[in-house]
Amino acid sequence: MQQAEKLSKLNIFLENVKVKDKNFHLRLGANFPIISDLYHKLYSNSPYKEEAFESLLASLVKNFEERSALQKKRDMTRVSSPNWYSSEKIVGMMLYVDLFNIDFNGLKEKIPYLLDLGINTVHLMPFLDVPEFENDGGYAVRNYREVNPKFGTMEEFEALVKEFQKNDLNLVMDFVLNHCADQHEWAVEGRKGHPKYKDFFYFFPDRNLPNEYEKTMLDIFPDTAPGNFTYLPENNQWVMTLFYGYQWDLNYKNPMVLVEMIDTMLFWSNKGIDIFRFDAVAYMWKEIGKFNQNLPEVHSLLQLFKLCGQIVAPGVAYIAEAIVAPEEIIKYFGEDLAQGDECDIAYNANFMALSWEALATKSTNLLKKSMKAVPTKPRNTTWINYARCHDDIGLGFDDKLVSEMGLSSLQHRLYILKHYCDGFNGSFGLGQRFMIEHETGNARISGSMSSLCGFERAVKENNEKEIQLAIKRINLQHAIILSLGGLPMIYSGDEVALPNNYEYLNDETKKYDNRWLHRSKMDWNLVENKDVPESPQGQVYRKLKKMIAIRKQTNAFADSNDLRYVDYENSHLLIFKKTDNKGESVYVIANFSEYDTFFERSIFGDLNPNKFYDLLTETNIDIQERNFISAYDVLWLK
Ligand code: OTU
Repeated sequence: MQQAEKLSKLNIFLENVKVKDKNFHLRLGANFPIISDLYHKLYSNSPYKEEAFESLLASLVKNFEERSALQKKRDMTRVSSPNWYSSEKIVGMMLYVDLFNIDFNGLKEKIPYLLDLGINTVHLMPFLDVPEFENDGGYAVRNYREVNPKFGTMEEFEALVKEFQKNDLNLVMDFVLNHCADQHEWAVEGRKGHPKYKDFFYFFPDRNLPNEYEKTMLDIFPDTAPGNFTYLPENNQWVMTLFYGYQWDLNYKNPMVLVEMIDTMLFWSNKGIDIFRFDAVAYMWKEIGKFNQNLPEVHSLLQLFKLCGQIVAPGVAYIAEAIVAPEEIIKYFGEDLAQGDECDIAYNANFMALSWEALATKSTNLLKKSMKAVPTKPRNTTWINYARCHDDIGLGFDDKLVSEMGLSSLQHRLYILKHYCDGFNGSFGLGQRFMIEHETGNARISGSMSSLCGFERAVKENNEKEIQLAIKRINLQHAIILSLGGLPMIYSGDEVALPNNYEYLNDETKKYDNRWLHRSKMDWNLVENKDVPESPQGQVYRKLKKMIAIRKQTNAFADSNDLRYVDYENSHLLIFKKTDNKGESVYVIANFSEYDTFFERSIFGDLNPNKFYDLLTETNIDIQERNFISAYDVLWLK
């Protein structure tokens, strides 16, 4: 279709939209030409292109009409403060509904607990209907419109949302859009050969094309789910499954899939979701002969999701879960003309992995070097800063930077693995290798924050000095994610130093996946210790709570792309500066070693200060030529 013809068709459609809302029309008018363009570029050859495009337009109108007045009002508030998700006021926690407190009602009861700590954003791990056993912790959805009945009913979910909104808690939904469960109705019908649904997936009659694909595809779970295709014996065919064999990749080359998923997202937007976490986005488009990550079409798809979302629910924000190299992650914010049209938030996965590398090596050199190499992100976008989450830690640092430091990147990774998983060389961690590559020994790491920081081992050994050091490491990790600028995301349980949980080994449906090591049931008895200042839980919880409160009062901790690392030769230290919109700065100085060390006045350059106020200890500090900082200490100097 010619450009002019396309536009006139579009205008006819827009004029016929019956919705009265002026703002809706403005947004539709602004976004629709781009949507149409992106869509037609992706789907010009699809037999479904006309039908699906009409359904997409109808979905926008229908979902806007169904959006409540309350939600629309919230949208307007959000639109008038576009930085709400990168402000110093935002602090998140991620949690599993069932592990945290049984179900939606149980979670509702614990809202005061979240508020006490200072949490105002909650990322719920997948809570939709999934098969009972094979569900990858909720990441294999059987029905996108129903909640997991184990967690409660839709009415109970809605009541939870209401309570969240009453308490100014933002709700983050994990949106699993790359794949669905093999028990999803689409999959059930598709494998039977239903004409519509067979095109929802990638089916193959033999190994020819799968073999071609495999030549350039990454294997995500090489240990427990090798290969990217699963054989279906009953009709002698293969289906594409990048993750587990029961997680079927949705075929986004079929626009009907895109439209269904956008409609689903809008359905949940209308239920009151504030932020969507788009799961495993890097893999959404696959081509023979290409690496199956970060293809340009993935970005077009995400832009389509965002631009449609903005028309119906402009207050909603979007997270890209792309755990890929920094120069690739940056693209998920939208490049060039697409800046602002893709995701608002992405995971600072590189920093996360390097913070563990720094704790293991007691050196921040690679961390600093890597951070300086990260390209600047567009304005109004931000990072999720996190130390632990429900997944493994992938040691995804840049090989080139590692070798510039005179290290072999494989040997360096193996060293980190030995440190956290084998108790090597005075190490403190009790982690486990996840997804070992057998030829090289390379792997990812599972383990809870507390156990990786040495708490579990120290308690077993009844070593009081080590217990104190472990607590300091946990507090350091929290101090960093709270001050980097962005959305700090605390992993539920870390606030009370919950150690590894080995019970998953007794569960047939979990024992093959050691990420369950760090997915523990919340121990509410242990939580009672949080008010006992000298208990380990008290020392972690109270410090975290205090840091959160200080962060919220410190505008410099908002993210306005103002983070500056300070060059300094003492490799134990990480030093960076955050500046608020009035030009006032906070220096963060963190000691990643168990040694007492020092920093010099010269790090502050022309400022040449005599005094600083440490926000954390609430004391004035006289700055000397040389200033001591003890093991794992963090200073927030104003
Ligand atoms: C995500 O992770 C989820 O966080 C996992 O819990 C799921 O198992 C998975 O998707 C499938 O839904 O490979 O090891 O580059 O690292 O998307 C975790 C991104 C994963 C991947 C990430 C994926």
